[in-house]
Amino acid sequence: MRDYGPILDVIRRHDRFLLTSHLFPDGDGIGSALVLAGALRRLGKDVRIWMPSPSPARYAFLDPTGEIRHWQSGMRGSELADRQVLIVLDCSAWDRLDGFGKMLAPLPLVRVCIDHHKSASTFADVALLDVTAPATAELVYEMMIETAGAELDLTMAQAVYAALVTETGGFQYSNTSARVLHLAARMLEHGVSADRVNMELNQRNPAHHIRFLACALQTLELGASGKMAWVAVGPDIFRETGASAEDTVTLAGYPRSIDGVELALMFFEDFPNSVKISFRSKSWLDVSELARQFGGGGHERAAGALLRMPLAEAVQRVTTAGAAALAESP
Ligand SMILES: [Mn+2]
Repeated sequence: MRDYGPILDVIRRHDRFLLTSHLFPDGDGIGSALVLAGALRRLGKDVRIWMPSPSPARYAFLDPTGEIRHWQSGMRGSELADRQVLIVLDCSAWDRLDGFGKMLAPLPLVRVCIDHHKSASTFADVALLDVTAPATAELVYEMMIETAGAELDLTMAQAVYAALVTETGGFQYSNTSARVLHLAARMLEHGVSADRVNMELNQRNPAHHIRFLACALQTLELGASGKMAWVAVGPDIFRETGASAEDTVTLAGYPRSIDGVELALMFFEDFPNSVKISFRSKSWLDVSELARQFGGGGHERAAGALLRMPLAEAVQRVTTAGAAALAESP
């Protein structure tokens, strides 16, 4: 059993909380924050959720009252001056809070971290890090609902369910355990509609998203005797299709789906000399190790990194390292 005592102790001793997640928050970061916010309010706490960047539109249905706000450059911390505790969810690297982290840094907040990513160190005063958790929302659920006994409402249940769907690729990845399905079933018992969540998350793409995919997939290349595949998207494709970083989220799944591919890479340069890389593996390669070679991190089957160099150079370096990692095949 995980030890939630230290975090529950911080919660007991304080009243005003600020919740956040990483830059480009995903279903788990947003879901975790909404579940935790709901549970803290049940315990009589005052809670605000601020994200380092806007939440993708497809998650808006999780937040019916629109309580999630996002930091914008130029903002000062005065609005958050009364906060006592900062809880960072689904993220254990302070630099992934980006400019928001810089604004928060001088505030005298107790820093709490709840996460399931592999990480070498944490900024937190109190942390709960467990890489065996399928989602951060599972940790939050276990802590607040199962351990602290807070009541679950439909908004919270929907947030947990959406986080599980996001993190398990719709209950398909290797982290889809019996526990995950039991938990998901409990959320359905609470009134969550699986169909509605699927509609909101997957069936509301803008047309430009599909145009972007069509262009991006044209860049497909294979290497390492067919064990590696990648796509590399430059600023021109973003310009021509009107796409943004949000549109790249599912892109790496396509090269990974090719028969025989173990390592899939997705490169995108949305600003000159700033190349974001997604690493995905199919069955054995630990891509968090590979990402770490480039200053990034993540999970065994999904990781990310950011390289400050031209796109072609980033592709060259990372595919070379990828081929070397694949050469150590089991
Ligand atoms: Mn997560």
